Amino acid sequence: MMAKTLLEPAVGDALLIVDVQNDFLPGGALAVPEGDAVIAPLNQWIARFEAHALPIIATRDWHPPDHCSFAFRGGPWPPHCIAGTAGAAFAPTLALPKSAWIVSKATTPDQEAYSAFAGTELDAWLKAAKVSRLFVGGLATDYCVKNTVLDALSLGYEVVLLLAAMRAVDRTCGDGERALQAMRQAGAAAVRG
Ligand code: VGL
Ligand code: ZN
Repeated sequence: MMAKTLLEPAVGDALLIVDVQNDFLPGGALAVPEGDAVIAPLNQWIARFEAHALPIIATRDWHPPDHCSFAFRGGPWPPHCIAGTAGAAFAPTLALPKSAWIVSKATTPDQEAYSAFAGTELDAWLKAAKVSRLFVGGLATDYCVKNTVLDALSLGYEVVLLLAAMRAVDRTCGDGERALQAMRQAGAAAVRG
């Protein structure tokens, strides 16, 4: 068998697309700078994974209207990604296949969850599908991508960061770079594309 490469997905790999939702794109309620730049590279990865019939998972921030992360409840963020609203919908130009598996997170009023593994079936689903390596892109590098990747690594998955396909909020200058360092320090590999 050929060694696994970082550029060509193979059996055991899954694509994990984090929170590419309208509210995180330019003009959205919690716009990530250049958030829309992740879409073109992600669509290329989607095509590669589809060509090999490999699993594609899309996570979404899916908050109730009174979520604890919202400023009026004392949280750090403006209201965003309220379940069922246009802002919570996936970016219309993201070419998600019908077969993509959708993971909703932070769905209850009093719990924040930046990691797609927190309070979801993601780990069980990946194990059932015999996935051992995750190619990860999406938004935002310094919040949901970072927390999802660190959890994935502690759960024993290999991770490949899709650098062109992620962007940071950068609330504090350098947050995105520090998040990348933390993920690589914890064992994540990375590709430019
Ligand atoms: C996120 C801030 C608040 C994210 C979600 O998806 O990275 N960031 N909620
Ligand atoms: Zn959120």
